Amino acid sequence: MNKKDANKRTLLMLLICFSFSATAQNPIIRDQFTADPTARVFEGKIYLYPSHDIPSPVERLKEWFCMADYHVFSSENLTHWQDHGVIVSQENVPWVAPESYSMWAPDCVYRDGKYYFYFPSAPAGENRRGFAVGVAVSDKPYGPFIPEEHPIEGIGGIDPCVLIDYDGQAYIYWSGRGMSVAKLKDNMVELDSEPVQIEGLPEGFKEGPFVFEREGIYYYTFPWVRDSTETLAYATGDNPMGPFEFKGVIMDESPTGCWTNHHSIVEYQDQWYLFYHHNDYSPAFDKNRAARIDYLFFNTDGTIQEVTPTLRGVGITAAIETIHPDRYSAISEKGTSIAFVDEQSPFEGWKTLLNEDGAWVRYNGVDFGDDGQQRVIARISSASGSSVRLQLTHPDKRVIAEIRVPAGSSWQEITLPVKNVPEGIHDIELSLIGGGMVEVDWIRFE
Ligand code: FUB
Repeated sequence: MNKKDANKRTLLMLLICFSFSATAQNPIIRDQFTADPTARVFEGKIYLYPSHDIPSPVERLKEWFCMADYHVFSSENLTHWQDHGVIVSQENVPWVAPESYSMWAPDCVYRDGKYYFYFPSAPAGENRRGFAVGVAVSDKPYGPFIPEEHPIEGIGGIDPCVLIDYDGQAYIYWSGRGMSVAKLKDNMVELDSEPVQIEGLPEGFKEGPFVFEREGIYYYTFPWVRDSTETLAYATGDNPMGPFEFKGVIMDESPTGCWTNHHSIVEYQDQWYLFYHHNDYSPAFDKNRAARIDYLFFNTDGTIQEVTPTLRGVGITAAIETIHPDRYSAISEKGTSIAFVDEQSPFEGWKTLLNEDGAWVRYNGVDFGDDGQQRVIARISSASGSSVRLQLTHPDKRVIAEIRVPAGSSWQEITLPVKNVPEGIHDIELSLIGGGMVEVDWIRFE
């Protein structure tokens, strides 16, 4: 390896080590629950402002949403996320009832040198009911944010979203008692018009508005219960205040029955992304959710192509990082399943089970760089003793290694030499050879 390559590799390793959560793949934040993900591009990075679900410490919310604070995360490549810590909590907002645990879906926008963080919560005070929306202001996208003394006068509701139009006029959207919009004053913390209802939306429960503009079209997007749980849907118009024309569904109901979905849509480095949530780490309780990302594409007429949720998510995974095939891009119908590594500790992630001769799992977008990888390390286990083939996928199906896994009941880290390792970005496949049963946690190259 020459000096330039060695430096490049060191830099990549540093990038990996100093990131606080693991690589891409869904869910994207892997050490805490993150719901209602609002993504924004600030200072050339993606900033993520989600709600922070927690298992409730108070009896009355054991079966409900429970959120005490907000973290902010950032990423340059959508695969490594830095947690900047808590930016606002129910204890440090003067108007919020301190033990309400109601810090629901937020948004953040930039204007004239300041970052404005909008969040709903339960106001303190006798006879105060429902939700209000407040603002906290910062010089930086990651804080510190200073909360305003009072919530915004005139808003009763949740899920604020702010759009600043080309002419500088800011609009705030929210849900609760219908779907509303009002103009914001230049100071960004007061309404500048009476709230009005959004026109042109379909019947059925709606919340979580996210509004953006693309090529002269205003997209009013929202979670919508068409049948029994929330889809993500959208309407378009030529004015930020509507009326809008309903266009259809961006993401269908979850087949697993997670009741809520909540999203944001953002363009970053010439690609559009859908951020949304699912209860990946909490399959039995859908109020503990996890943020995900998938690619989003527009048709030439400006309509949005429906997004199928994936486990693979977005981005490229470096071959020298741990690659988790349980976040697959494709999987054989027979002889495969995915399970938690430890059901009692969901944040440890998942494993792939292959239990039929020829069963396979594929993972796309692995970057082998140009270093010439020498070895593969697999965290793997097999009660029966089995062999796994590691190869590229069509059209270059070259075999890189065959991993013989001795019978045993615990995880083993098996290291073996690889051959024919390619350069650049490729899709890889793991398949079971000759039957038996194998569990794969991760593989990586070095
Ligand atoms: O996270 C609490 C609530 O669940 C949000 O405000 C809604 O949009 C739904 O996602």
